Amino acid sequence: MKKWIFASAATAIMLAGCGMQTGEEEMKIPVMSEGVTTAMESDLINAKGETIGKVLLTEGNEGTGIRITAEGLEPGVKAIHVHEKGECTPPDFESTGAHLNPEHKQHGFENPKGFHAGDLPNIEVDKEGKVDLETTSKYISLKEGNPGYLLDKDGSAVVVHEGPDDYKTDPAGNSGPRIACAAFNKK
Ligand SMILES: [Cu+2]
Ligand SMILES: [Zn+2]
Repeated sequence: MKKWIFASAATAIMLAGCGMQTGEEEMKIPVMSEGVTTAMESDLINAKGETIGKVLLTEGNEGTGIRITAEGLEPGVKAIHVHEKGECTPPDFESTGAHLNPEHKQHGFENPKGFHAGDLPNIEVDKEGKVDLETTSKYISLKEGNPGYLLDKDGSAVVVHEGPDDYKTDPAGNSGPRIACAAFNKK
């Protein structure tokens, strides 16, 4: 399992210039962030409705951890977002609605009018079709009253798309069809 982060082209160049080895740094970070108070796990299902993995959310001091573990995906870079409704109806997962966006912004980390609370960095599925990655977001929360609260009355969903997010095209980064989904709702 590796940490996955968003690094803009400018950041990458800057870090390369300093001779920093960002890849190695990221991997030293422990799996669970310190101070995890709440955790919630949900099955990740594909367009056929089959369970292909899990998504684990952990609320910590540094934000909410999102860990995705799955297999049987097409290899490559794929978009992953938090969508506004916690209902995963295959095959197209249109039931999840748009990206979680309580602040009424546009899509994408590189969009001057962006970004959505539900936007996340792309994941990379390996040659075997597997993925095990964790990132952290300060814009979503499992705690009621916090900005980006996930377990409101219609819940939310973590959705994987067929292609990569370009981080700028509104409303979904030109990332193609929705191929996998994990729903999160208040128990
Ligand atoms: Cu999406
Ligand atoms: Zn978005």
